Amino acid sequence: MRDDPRLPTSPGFWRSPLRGPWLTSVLGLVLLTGITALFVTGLVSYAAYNPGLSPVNDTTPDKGVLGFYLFSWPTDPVWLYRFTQGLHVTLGVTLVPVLLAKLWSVVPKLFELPPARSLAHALERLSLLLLVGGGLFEFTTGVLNVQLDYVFPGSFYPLHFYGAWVFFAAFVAHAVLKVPVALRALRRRLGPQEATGLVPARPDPPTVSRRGALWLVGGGSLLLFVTTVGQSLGGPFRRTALLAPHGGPDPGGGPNGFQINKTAAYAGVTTADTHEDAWRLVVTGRAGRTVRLSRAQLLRLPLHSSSLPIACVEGWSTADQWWRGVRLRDLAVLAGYDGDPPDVLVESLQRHGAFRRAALRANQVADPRSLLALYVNGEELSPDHGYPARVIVPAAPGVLNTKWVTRLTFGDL
Ligand SMILES: Nc1nc2c(c(=O)[nH]1)N[C@H]1C(S)=C(S)[C@@H](COP(=O)(O)O)O[C@H]1N2
Ligand SMILES: [Mo]
Repeated sequence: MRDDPRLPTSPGFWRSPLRGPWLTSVLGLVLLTGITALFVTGLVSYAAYNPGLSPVNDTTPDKGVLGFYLFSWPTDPVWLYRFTQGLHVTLGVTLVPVLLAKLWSVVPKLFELPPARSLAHALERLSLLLLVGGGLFEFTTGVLNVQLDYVFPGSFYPLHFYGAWVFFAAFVAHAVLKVPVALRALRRRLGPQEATGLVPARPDPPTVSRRGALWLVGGGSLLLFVTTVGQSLGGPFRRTALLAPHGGPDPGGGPNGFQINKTAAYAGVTTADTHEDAWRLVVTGRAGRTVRLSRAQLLRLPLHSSSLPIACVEGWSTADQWWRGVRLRDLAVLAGYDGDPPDVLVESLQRHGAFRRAALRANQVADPRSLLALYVNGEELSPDHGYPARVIVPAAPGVLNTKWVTRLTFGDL
């Protein structure tokens, strides 16, 4: 039964002459650096949306020890999140062919019988289950989030975050065991048993060399890279991002002609809601002090400008746009915070959809470039970019830049 070559559990089933320690080692070492970079930029990205401001920004009840590294996300340099998240998404997409090739190169091992020869062997195979399962889970949820938006039960963030820890723990264990073997394989210094480990028992004649196969994988990665990276570079490069999602509406030209995430129509925001007779900004602060402002009244406050990009967790970003509006810290003063401003809860008038509110940290409120924007590139905000007023904060993830703002509640969260 075990040697029936029609069954994947038989060594005779796997015939490709390409399989062997050299190919697996090269792919493995590429993933060692790539996945480590993905893990680091991923943790950074999670910190960036200030999940500590729970339950507003993140409904995960408790990050526990896994949240040990969280910090207040800085506001400098303004392109910080554009860079870390662009790197995370572009690298993740680029590594897909490498991941698949690596899995392909070791797939006979996953079918090996008997399932466990010893306790150590059983533990090793269990860790492989977490490694392969965790890897597929992280790449799948990541690509789905980039391509299809939020199709998950609950939120993408906690799934991808906890999955990352499981995956990375198994990844580290695997790397500790295998990196020495991989390095020896590349120097062709493997022991006889190691050297034959992945080699098929009854190979078919080759149709492509190992180097050729590697070029194929590398070419696939390169193709994904050049058709993805443009979405993070923005501007004219946006059009080269053939693989980036194109679900959003065409923003058209002119001052408001940059990428739109969710339209006013999608969010259920109507012109009746935003009409100057209906819309008010409600600012609440110390000891319940409340101020209500119409757009005309807001326009009589000191207006300031800042050039800031929008950078989304999905990996796309815009070039810097020229925003003009009221400083958040000036609004904090109106709410009774004359000294250092506190955190703020920002609420949209939007009735349905996931992002109706977001919280900002005191350091973000205090930055003079953080605005409740009323204009962009010299023109009124368009309905889709958040008219009558939206938040824009330097270096922050797009999701914190709430559109159609109607209420600001200052106070430590
Ligand atoms: N009220 C509200 N604000 C929102 C959103 C939303 O869906 N509703 N989307 C956020 C996300 S995820 C991003 S990336 C930015 C995008 O801003 P833009 O559509 O003006 O480019 O807006 C943010 N502000
Ligand atoms: Mo976003």
